[in-house]
Formats: sequence, C-alpha cells, structure tokens
Amino acid sequence: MAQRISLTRWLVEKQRVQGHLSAELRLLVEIVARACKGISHAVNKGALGGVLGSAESENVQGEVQKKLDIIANEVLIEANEWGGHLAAMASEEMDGIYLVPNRYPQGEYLLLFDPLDGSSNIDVNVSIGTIFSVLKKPEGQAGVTEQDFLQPGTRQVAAGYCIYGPQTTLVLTTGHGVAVFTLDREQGSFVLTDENVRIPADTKEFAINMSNMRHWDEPVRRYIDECLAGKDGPRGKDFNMRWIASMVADVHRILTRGGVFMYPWDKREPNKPGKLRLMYEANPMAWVVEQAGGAATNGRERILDIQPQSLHERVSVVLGSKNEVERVTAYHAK
Ligand code: P6P
Repeated sequence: MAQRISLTRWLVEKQRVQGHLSAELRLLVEIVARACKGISHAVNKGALGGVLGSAESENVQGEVQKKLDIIANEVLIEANEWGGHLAAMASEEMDGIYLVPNRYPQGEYLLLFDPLDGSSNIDVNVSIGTIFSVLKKPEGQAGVTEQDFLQPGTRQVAAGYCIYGPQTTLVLTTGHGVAVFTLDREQGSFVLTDENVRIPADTKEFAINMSNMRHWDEPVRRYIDECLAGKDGPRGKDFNMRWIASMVADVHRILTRGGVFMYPWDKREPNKPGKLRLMYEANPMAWVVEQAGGAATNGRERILDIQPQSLHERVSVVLGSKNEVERVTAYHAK
C-alpha cells in the first residue's frame, strides 16, 4: 500500500524542502484544516446535534443565517485568533473585519472565509463547504483596516476549500499546484489523496442555475443555447448539466472531471455585478482553478486581476475548463 502522507508532513516538506511556504503560513493552514475538521464534525451530526435550521438572524448580505453558518464562523474565529499568525480576519458572516484581540500575539497574515458555503443545502443533507483565502498584511504599518484586505486575488498566498460531503476533503494551493487531502476519521487527520490536480481544457458539462435564464445577458444565453443544441448544433457535441447550488461541490466536480461553472450577472439586480462574493468565494476558487490549469473570469476579465473596492463586493463568475471559459469570454467581447 502506498505510504500515507499526512497534511502536516506534506506541509513540512513544502516548507522545509521546497520552500513553498513560511513556517507561519504552514501553521495557519494547519489551524484552518483543524477548524474544518471541527466544522465537519458539527455538520455530520445534523439533526442529532440540534444544529439544523435557521438562527433567526441575518448576515451582512441580508441572508437568513443558519445555525451552522454561525457555528462554523465561531469555530474559525476561535481556532485562529490566538495563534500569532494572523493580524485580522474577514467573513461572509461578519459586517466588518475581526481584529485579533490585543491579548494575543499579532501576525502578518489576513484570513478571509465563507465559513459555510451552500447553506441552502444544509437542511437537505447535500454537500456544503468552507472556502478560505490568505493574504499578507501590507508591510510596515501598525494596525489593520478593511482597506488592507482590498487586494486583488493575485496577491493570495494560500487558498482553498473543505467540502463536507460523503468524504470530508481539503483542497489547497499555495501557488505550486493543487493538492487534495481526505479526512481519515479513524486517525482524525487529513491524508494526501491527490496532488498536481489538472482540469481538462475541454468539457461536455456545464453548471448554471437554469431558472435564471430569462434574466441573463445575451453572451451567456448564446453559450448555453449552443450547449443545449447538442451535437446537431454549432458545438457538434451533446452537453450534460449539473447544478448542486453549493459552489464548493460544483467546483470540486470540475476539479475532478472538468466542466464549466457560471453564476453570471442577471437583470434582476442590474446594479450588482453578480451573486457570488469576490474576496472569499470567487478569488480563492479562481486561484485553485487556475493552479489546476483551468481559467476564471467575470465574463470579461480575469477574476484574480480585479481590484476590490469593498470587502463584500460581488462578482460574476465563469470558471473551469480553459477552452470553455475562453469561449464564454470571447462571446462577451463581441
Ligand atoms: P442559487 C450558495 O448560496 C451560493 O453562494 C453558492 O455556493 C452557489 O453556487 C450559489 O449560491 C447558488 O445560488 O441562486 O442557485 O441558489
């Protein structure tokens, strides 16, 4: 049987042998992974843990929070605030940034996360996940402000997600490809199960919420119509469709077998560029996808190049198999 490599050993080798990350960043990733283990445990209890259903409160997005949204957020805050590797955190579930309390040592990293993405799937036992992104605090300044978080996705130093599905799987990049770790519940540790993940450049599978079709812009309608036309249409091949409505699950499928994921602008909210959040959904997923040989744009420009204007800003997302993303982008350019 192939030797099992734990997340810790893999990170130590990447730090010590290949110099891919600092000791502080390694500590951060290990702590986030441990927090995800805790979240996985709470998610897996479901109704037995009294954690399902609404928390009867709203987040900054105006969305009703689920009990597990708040639990996951608290687990990540409590796991990360004392370690000395962070200066501050930001979360989909919190209006402003969270400064590491003065009683703890201050670090050089900024951690952003969507603590539990896909909340609408919690109560129906469908895969959900945690998405995280790590930036460096700008050099040579004492405090931290929201402005310090507003860095383009190209400045991330680590990013990934943990999907709570039939397996609990951590997917990570530090800029040297994508590695996958599966939680061994008996040992309580993440074990390397794949690395140097590659997304096929072509696909026959698209992921989009079709119920919004009448609201899409013309280029998106054209692309989807051509997929639906199948082998007798301009694409000359039949397409399959998947829509799990948990970004982590749709992205994980694409990382595993290719595909294109789209959450485009639609005219229901013309002043919002899209539904998904740039800083802690689109940027980390875009980096993982690019590191696996895929592409990620907002329909027109590379997501990672977007200069954020606010912490919770939204963005249109087209990501996955490179040749498909490039086709959608070309249709927008016409
Ligand atoms: P819809 C989950 O709420 C989420 O933010 C993403 O994980 C997912 O891709 C999308 O929204 C689903 O949106 O409109 O299909 O429910």
